[in-house]
Amino acid sequence: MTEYDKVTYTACQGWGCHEHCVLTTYVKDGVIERTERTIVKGKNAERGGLCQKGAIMGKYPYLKERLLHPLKRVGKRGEGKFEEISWDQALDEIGSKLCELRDKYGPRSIITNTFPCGLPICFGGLSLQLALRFVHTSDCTRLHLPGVDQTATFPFGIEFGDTGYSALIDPDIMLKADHILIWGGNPIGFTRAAHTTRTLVQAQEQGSKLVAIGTVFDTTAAKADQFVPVKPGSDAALAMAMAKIIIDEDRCDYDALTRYTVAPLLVREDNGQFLRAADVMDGYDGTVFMYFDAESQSALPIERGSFEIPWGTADLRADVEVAGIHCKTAFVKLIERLEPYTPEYQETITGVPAETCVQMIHEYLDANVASIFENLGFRYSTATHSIRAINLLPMLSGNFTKEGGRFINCPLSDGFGVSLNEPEVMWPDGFENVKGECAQFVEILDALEDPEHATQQYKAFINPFANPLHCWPNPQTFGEKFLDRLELVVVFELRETDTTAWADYVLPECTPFEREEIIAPSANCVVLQEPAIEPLGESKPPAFIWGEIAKRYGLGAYFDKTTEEWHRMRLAGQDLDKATDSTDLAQSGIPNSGTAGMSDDTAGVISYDRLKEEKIILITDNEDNDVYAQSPMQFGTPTGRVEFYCEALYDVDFAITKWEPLLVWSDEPEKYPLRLFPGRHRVFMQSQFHEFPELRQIGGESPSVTLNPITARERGISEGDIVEVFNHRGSVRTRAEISEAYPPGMAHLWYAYPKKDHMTNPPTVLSAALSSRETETPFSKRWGKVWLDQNVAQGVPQVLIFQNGSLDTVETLWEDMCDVRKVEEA
Ligand SMILES: Nc1nc2c(c(=O)[nH]1)N[C@H]1C(S)=C(S)[C@@H](COP(=O)(O)OP(=O)(O)OC[C@H]3O[C@@H](n4cnc5c(=O)[nH]c(N)nc54)[C@H](O)[C@@H]3O)O[C@H]1N2
Ligand SMILES: Nc1nc2c(c(=O)[nH]1)N[C@H]1C(S)=C(S)[C@@H](COP(=O)(O)OP(=O)(O)OC[C@H]3O[C@@H](n4cnc5c(=O)[nH]c(N)nc54)[C@H](O)[C@@H]3O)O[C@H]1N2
Ligand SMILES: [Mo]
Repeated sequence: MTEYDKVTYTACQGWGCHEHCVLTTYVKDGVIERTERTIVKGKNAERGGLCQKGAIMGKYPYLKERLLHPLKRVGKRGEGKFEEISWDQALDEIGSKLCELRDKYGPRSIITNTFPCGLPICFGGLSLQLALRFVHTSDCTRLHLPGVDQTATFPFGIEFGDTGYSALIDPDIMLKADHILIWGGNPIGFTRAAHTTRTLVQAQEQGSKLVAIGTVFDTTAAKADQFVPVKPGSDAALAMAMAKIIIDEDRCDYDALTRYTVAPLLVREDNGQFLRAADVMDGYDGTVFMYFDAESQSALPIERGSFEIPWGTADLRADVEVAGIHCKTAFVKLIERLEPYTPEYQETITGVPAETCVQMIHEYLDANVASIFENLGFRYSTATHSIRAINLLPMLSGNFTKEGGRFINCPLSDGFGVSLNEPEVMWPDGFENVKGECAQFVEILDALEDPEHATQQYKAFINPFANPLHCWPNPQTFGEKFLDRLELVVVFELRETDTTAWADYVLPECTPFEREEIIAPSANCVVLQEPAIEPLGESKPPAFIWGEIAKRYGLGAYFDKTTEEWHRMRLAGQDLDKATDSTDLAQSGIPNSGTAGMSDDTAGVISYDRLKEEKIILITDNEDNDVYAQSPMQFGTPTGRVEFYCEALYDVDFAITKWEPLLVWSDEPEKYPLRLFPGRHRVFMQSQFHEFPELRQIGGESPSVTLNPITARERGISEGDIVEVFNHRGSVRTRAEISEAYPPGMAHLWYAYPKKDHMTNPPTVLSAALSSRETETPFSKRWGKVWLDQNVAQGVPQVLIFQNGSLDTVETLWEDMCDVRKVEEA
């Protein structure tokens, strides 16, 4: 048996899949030999697995693309020409430039990116906490979350009063369902390759039926019992037709609807707002609503958060006048809204045969517990409408009150997370005193376009993680219209990327193998990540980089700690009874009441010294995070009920959801008839991991475009031909592949390969820029305010409201159109 010098625990670099794998790292002679999944005993141990990314990760620090020295730009921005300089020179020059810009244009002229998705430990890591500490003490601008990943999550804020609501659900819950709709995503063997895949497969082996609803025949479709292909962006029509059948066939769970949802509440016909008791009687405030009592044939008050309606007597179908005001119940409003959505009508939009729509909803209703595993594949401007439509199914059928019947929105971990003493790191002067302000990318672009009329000048960009040049659609915009107009661009990175090519200074960071971290949002445990090897080259941990920049910026006193000292702070007073959910805190700043209890055998306080000794500390399930354990269920909405009717969206005709055609380019179908799908890659992780030759052997050496045989034949294209994919934004030269996995009318490309791997351009040049004026809709401008207003009313500082729900724009990653022509025979 091999003797190892050292065995440590490390967060997987592919954390962006949100499976949150912890790796056991084996070191021999100062070099990483291999990694394997750490099986934490206790819950779910048998499902702990690993994918190819975790298995190969031990080679990450040694990649030839690895950055080992601070770099200063010598060529033009984007050219990627640099000279190596010393840390002192880099930090001094960055520090004095930041001071100069602050003195001339104010601290808000400096923008910090805090999008942590591709960072190990993500929202729970020290890297993000320090970036936020910098924002909150320097008073700089925080680049608002781009329109990624949250358009589908946001409806949970409107409808349930908590955007993180369903994410807290343990994936285990899926095992309780005998019917699972996997809607809009590709989790099995692809995007959630470890415990989520295993949980879904286990559910199937136990007899659950898995139904996949997607646009392409992906790995999830291949494994599912039934695959239902839909046209892109059409999901709302299908879901609304299914919802209509539940009502038409009288299969609603009326008790659940009356007790927990807005169904019985009266809505005013004159202004679309809920009827308040105060509208018709004296002595009430705005939190008392009205329902119609069938027995007494009168409208009666019901307080917010009260579930004590005598539901036998609430008339769900009331259409009445109350003190001269014409009112209908929200349920009646829903029935009216669903009127056009017959199975036949939805077929014209979705392409799903009417009888399949009927069969799907019947099977869903016949199951004891039916679950909807919603993913993030709704990357189109009307995604919010779709998710709200899909959410009608568990609401109407009552599945949402059953254990396992709730929609499961992309489980983010394997078990419950624990949060640490992050507030002290993130806002050292207290929650109320945080400085800084979130700015949307659109606002920044406008200001740079027309600086004379702008109220804020933007001059510097600090990018401490993320790879926006590669990952955010339309690099032309991010590079030329944003970065190139700034005076200073600083990027912290592990390796050369499309974004480092645009930086003035590139600061080399340690990989997770070379630094200490506390891994907490994971499988019911807290793990100490200890350095497995010495930092290679001159790479440094984030504590050093932020500390040195802050010192030169006059904020040294806030950043005078080593990594270990930060970690002692994060674990100080970690009486877990007081712990809150770190994801929520970091995202929105809204303190969450979740608690985490220590198991009996590990009772006590988690201190740094204890963690150093034990390395992994198990915690018990977090009861308060278990939404099913709450009785009655609580909803943080204005009515305290599940709101399929949202009065704040009445003025944009979205109080109740509906289907709408897609936004981008739907007016030019003849010119560019193919839907562009620049999708994520199975063996890579966003822009990461393409450096590994082993993974390229599994997943493809070079980029390509894949077309359905029909689409290819129409254009005289054969396998291997060199083709051009183009639209009004630009063109991409690449190799053609032919596959029936993609429907006719689609051009599928992988966006994981870096710019240098493409013959001309990466596929993202064909997409609308993320969070730009192009991706603004009347609806998005309204719903952004709904979430923002609700949070500001609760006293949350604006800089902490980092949710797509407070953005004016929508996600349109896969919404553009294009065409393909042959340029060279294979
Ligand atoms: N066309 C198209 N575009 C998309 C998508 C799509 O499906 N199609 N998907 C979208 C989605 S869902 C997402 S989440 C975004 C992802 O967008 P990004 O988060 O920008 O993508 P990543 O490639 O994960 O970038 C993370 C970067 O952080 C660096 N990094 C990792 N660890 C560390 C560290 O410890 N320190 C430092 N300093 N750097 C580190 C990595 O090297 C990498 O360059 O992309 C979006 N873009
Ligand atoms: N290997 C690997 N795993 C990853 C990543 C990676 O880059 N590589 N990225 C990670 C990240 S950051 C994220 S956010 C997750 C995302 O993971 P998922 O939530 O699974 O979502 P996507 O990969 O975005 O979804 C892809 C599927 O969406 C379906 N789809 C596309 N458009 C539509 C539509 O209009 N309607 C319906 N019903 N379905 C549609 C298609 O069938 C497609 O196969 O993956 C994570 N996991
Ligand atoms: Mo993502």
